[in-house]
Amino acid sequence: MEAVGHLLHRIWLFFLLFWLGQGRLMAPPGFVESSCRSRIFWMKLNKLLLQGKFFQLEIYDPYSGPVLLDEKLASRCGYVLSEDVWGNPVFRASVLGCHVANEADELFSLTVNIKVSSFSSMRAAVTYTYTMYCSYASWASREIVCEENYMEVSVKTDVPAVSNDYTVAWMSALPETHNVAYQQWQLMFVSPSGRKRITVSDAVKLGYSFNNTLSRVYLRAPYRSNESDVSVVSGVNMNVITSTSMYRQRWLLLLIDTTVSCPVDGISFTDTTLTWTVPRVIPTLVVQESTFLSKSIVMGVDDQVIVNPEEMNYLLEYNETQIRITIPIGAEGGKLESSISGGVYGVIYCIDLFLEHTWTDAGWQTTKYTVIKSITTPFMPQIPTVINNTVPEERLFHVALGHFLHDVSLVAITAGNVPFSLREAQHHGFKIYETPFSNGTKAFILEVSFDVPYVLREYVNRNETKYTLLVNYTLSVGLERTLYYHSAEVECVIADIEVPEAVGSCDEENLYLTLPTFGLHQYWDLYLGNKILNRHVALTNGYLAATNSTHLILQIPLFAGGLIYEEVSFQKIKARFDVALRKIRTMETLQMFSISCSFNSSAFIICHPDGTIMVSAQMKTVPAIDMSKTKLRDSSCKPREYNEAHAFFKFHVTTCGTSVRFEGDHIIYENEISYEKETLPRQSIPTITRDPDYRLTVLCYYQAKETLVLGAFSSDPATSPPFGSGTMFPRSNTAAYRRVRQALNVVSRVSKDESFMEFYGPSMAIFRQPTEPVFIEVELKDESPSVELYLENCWVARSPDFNSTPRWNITVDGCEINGSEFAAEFCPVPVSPRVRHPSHFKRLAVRTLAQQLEQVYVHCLVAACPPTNTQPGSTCRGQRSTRRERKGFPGHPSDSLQGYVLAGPVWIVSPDLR
Ligand SMILES: *[C@@H]1O[C@H](CO)[C@@H](O)[C@H](O)[C@H]1NC(C)=O
Ligand SMILES: *[C@@H]1O[C@H](CO)[C@@H](O)[C@H](O)[C@H]1NC(C)=O
Ligand SMILES: *[C@@H]1O[C@H](CO)[C@@H](O)[C@H](O)[C@H]1NC(C)=O
Ligand SMILES: *[C@@H]1O[C@H](CO)[C@@H](O)[C@H](O)[C@H]1NC(C)=O
Ligand SMILES: *[C@@H]1O[C@H](CO)[C@@H](O)[C@H](O)[C@H]1NC(C)=O
Ligand SMILES: *[C@@H]1O[C@H](CO)[C@@H](O)[C@H](O)[C@H]1NC(C)=O
Ligand SMILES: *[C@H]1O[C@@H](CO)[C@H](O)[C@@H](O)[C@@H]1NC(C)=O
Repeated sequence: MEAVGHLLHRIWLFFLLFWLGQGRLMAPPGFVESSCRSRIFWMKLNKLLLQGKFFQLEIYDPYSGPVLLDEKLASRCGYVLSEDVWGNPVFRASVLGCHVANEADELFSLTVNIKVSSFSSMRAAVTYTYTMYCSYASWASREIVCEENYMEVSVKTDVPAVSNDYTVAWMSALPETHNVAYQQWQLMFVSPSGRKRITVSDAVKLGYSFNNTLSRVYLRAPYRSNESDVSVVSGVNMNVITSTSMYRQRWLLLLIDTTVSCPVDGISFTDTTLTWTVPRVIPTLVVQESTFLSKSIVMGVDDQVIVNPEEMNYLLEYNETQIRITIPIGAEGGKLESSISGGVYGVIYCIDLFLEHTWTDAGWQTTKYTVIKSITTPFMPQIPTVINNTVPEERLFHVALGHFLHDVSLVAITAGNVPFSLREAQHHGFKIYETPFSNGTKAFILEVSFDVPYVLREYVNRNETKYTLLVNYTLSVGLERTLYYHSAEVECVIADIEVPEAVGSCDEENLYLTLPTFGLHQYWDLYLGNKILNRHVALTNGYLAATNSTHLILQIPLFAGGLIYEEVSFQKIKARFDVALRKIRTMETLQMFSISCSFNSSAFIICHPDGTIMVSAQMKTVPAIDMSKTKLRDSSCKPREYNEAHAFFKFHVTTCGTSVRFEGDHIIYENEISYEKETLPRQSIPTITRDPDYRLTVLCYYQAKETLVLGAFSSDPATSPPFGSGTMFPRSNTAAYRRVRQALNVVSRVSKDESFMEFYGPSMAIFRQPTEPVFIEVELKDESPSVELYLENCWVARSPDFNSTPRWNITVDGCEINGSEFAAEFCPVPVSPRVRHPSHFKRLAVRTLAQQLEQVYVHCLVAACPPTNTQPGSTCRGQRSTRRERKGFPGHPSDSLQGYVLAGPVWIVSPDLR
């Protein structure tokens, strides 16, 4: 078994060596194809079998051996080596070409060696030998072929019969001429440069080929030779060689018109078609135009005649002067190819056509005129289009990029400036696929959700989001795989944002605003007037903000800053709180939220922006006083309304004896409600009234800057000056006698640390951790240096309201107290540039003992006393106690002045909230 295999192997090797030895091989199947298009050998090589290889053609002459095909040889010998539109090498040869074996002008054969090598040097080439056979008997009297690189005319040289008997004799004479006459043939060219008569061998040197066969004489000429001329026929440029071939042998003179004329242009393009025009009547080729008659006009593609051009959408038309072929760009038979030119995407269309026109005329019986033309359109830019099929409802970008030919592929994309290979893109949520169209083109589809991170989003208008997909496609184009980039921007605006609605509510002392937190600080912010309502503003206005996972709840106490008091009357306040929801970027107001509530309040002071002060005073005295007899400093200013315990005053800061003073950047208006003691008429005996003395100091604080526009009250809350803040506090009604005077001018500050060098500004939010003491300094102003300030009673409260509860005392009767919640300690006051009279200053360090987080105010009732001798054994460190002295003079008309001071708010917060 093995021996047989071995033998077979050896036989095979033997054959192989035999063939290699011969240097010739049969072409592999499918590699070579050939046909005969009338009188042309038409051979095609399959490019797929030549991939990565080099090839050469040799014409194999049975007598002289192989001749390498080159350009010069080709045009002289009637060969064409080119490519079809698909890139397959094509070799064509005229049956009248050199090295063609011609049997009686009817059977023709041509042998070609196809040498294939993997090297450009053609080293180790394999040679395939291929012989083509064509038979062609239906010669016309004259045949003209206009090839790509040559023109060929052949004419029948039958000597007309005088009588049949003599024909044989003539014919028998011809072979003789055949052998000997060659030297006798001469060619005469007529061109603009004149007449030129040359011998055949000279003609060969000029690139012509002239010879005869059994029955024909032919002339082959290259285009644009010196002997040629260009003329325009029916709008087409023709290359013309006007020549006469002459044969003289003694008595015989044979003249043959070997004039040839071929079109060199005639091609035009529109965006959608290409047109090829060939003159129908070529004057130099037609002797008697009147007898001209077209016998047939056929067109062909590659080597095939197209019998019904309309079926292929081709158009073949002609009239008296022209024959015209119109091909739609992209039509079957040709090839559309993608290309990049100057960075632009476009297509090129090419098609190989031929035209065969057979006519008769009196001079020439039949002429068969064949033109072979390979047509390539210029580069036709085709800017790809981006088709937006986005489906807003599905929140999905659907983008098609087209139309491309099959030779374009998508290799990568960049989305939102992030580059992805196709595989990566699929991983990141992009769906990419191709979609074909019936006309053979295709588009690339990209689908991506609005919600992937590579899609840009922008909040626009009121409740809309603009999604933008920026995509840069990388395409590989054509056979050369040139990279081409195309970028697209697709956007979609959808209303997918819900502008929040707020809910307002109230209890006895507060207004509440409840608002979804979605989008807050991302799309929009809350604004109080024209100030953003941030934590700081909320804190300084005294609002409490709480959030859960979905909502913000804002508590606005009735007397907090930023409220608008719409109606204020005896024991009743209608307060409104307005906030605007504005877009972060444009500040455009989206929504106004307004809460308005009525409160029953028995004691309040409201300092209106326009300078009107409304006070509802509660005066609880024993025995009760007649509220109708209460008054302001200007005793003509009486209460508007009253009952047993309350009196309601309304006055302007410029009236009723209101005094004004500046303190820091605040302006303070002060008045006092007092009770006018009833006196009996003069004529009667004066009686001692039992009515108690009652005085209530009323203060309104305004920001100095805003007070300047007092009176210019505007109805727009965003531009009107805000309400002032007011306080009122009673003078002790226990003292039997008190001189009428102004309150002490005392100010308080909160120090940043125990050094009392740096202080918080009036509008700064003060945050302290529970472990940090709050350092408070109180200063007495405008009093004589000998007077000393005492912090008589100080307490901590959650509210700035004098009467608010709960309250935690920190000093009582001038001595510090260590309570359960807060502890205070006096700090020494050394003389310093700031402190000229230490007796005018008192400093307290207040510590919170409870860990609860809150907003606190420190209230102090203070006194200024004339200097006294310090009593030894004072129990109050840092502050000399005056308690004993004052106690020692009960009922004594006190020299001391009293005042009230408020510090805060101070936020006691855990460290992470600062
Ligand atoms: C003309 O044709 C004959 C026969 O094919 C050939 O032997 C001869 O070389 C040719 N002459 C030229 C000049 O091509
Ligand atoms: C192919 O078909 C598509 C879809 O019908 C069309 O938009 C496109 O223009 C066509 N392209 C060509 C080259 O005909
Ligand atoms: C697309 O990508 C190419 C290659 O990175 C770049 O040259 C081109 O500028 C990009 N186009 C756009 C619009 O970003
Ligand atoms: C794309 O399509 C969407 C949905 O139809 C549309 O809203 C958008 O305006 C279109 N245009 C562009 C330029 O993206
Ligand atoms: C968006 O606002 C418009 C009016 O500006 C309204 O008609 C539409 O219903 C709103 N859409 C949503 C989803 O809120
Ligand atoms: C948050 O508070 C709001 C208002 O009180 C309430 O409607 C909502 O249900 C609360 N949300 C959660 C998650 O507790
Ligand atoms: C033939 O006629 C000439 C002159 O009338 C026109 O210019 C050509 O366009 C026309 N050609 C064809 C093919 O109809």
